[in-house]
Amino acid sequence: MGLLDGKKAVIFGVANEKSIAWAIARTFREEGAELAFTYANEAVAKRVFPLAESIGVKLVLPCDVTSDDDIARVFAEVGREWGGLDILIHSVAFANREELKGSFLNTSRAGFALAMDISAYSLIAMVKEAYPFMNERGGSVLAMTYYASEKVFPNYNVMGVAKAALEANVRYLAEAVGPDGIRVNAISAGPLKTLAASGVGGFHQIAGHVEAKTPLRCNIEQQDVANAALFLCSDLSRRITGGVHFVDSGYNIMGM
Ligand code: NAD
Ligand code: 0WE
Repeated sequence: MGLLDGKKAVIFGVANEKSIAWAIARTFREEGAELAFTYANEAVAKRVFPLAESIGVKLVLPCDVTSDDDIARVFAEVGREWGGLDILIHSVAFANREELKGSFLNTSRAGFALAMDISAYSLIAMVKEAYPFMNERGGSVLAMTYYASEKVFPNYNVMGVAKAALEANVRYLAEAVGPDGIRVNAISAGPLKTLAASGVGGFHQIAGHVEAKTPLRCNIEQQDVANAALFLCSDLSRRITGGVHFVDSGYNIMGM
């Protein structure tokens, strides 16, 4: 008996074996879910197809989340193959590298728009297309965010603003689809050394700071996020919606 037996989940954001989305995928599979993956481009496809195959995921579809057509095609295909959908995982973010260093004052109009489009608006576009196919009992949408949405973190810059918008999207979407029994939540994860974090100068320092200062005195692992995702996408959390749930060893409660 798995916690997700009979449930069908679409997962956006597997790039490699370190991706948060990959830990979620493995965990959901172990708990009995059927999965579909999407990938951003051909460079990512090379890594995603073998990972998908290794856990028996047959539906693997291209989707650049800046494209309404791509997103519509994903859910049309999923609807055709499965007839319905229970879980949607949004584990996607992007800002131009030059926006993620130096002064926030240098944020460009185009850089702001791109970060917002990929990292925040895309959740609305996905839920809009997924929603007609989502089963009313136990439908769950989950996005990934970071505490730099609430407090200023050096260099996170425009991504902090995009994560603030993403978290507001979670609340507004939760209200919009709640009457149909669909829930929308976010996990605010502590820093993890994934592909998206590898370009970040001083990541080692950030991890060291967390280890020294968090209540639990340790960094998190991808599996910690996957475990919380399992709860938030299973019927165990059936009355929990619109929230941002920290998986950060308690970092967010600290003042000094
Ligand atoms: P990752 O690099 O493995 O995942 C990011 C994904 O975004 C990749 O699969 C990439 O292909 C995808 N993506 C980027 N642009 C896209 C586009 N235009 N269309 C479709 N997909 C696109 O890194 P990750 O750390 O697993 O990131 C997943 C999520 O977790 C992100 O939302 C990130 O902000 C969030 N998060 C990460 C951390 C961390 O420290 N790593 C902490 C908190 C939250
Ligand atoms: O959300 C993230 C990753 C966001 C991200 C990272 C990159 C690096 C490579 C978005 N876009 C890009 N674009 C690139 O070209 N995290 C929470 C990880 C992260 O990113 C940071 C961090 C941490 C932690 C950026 C600056 C400072 C700290």
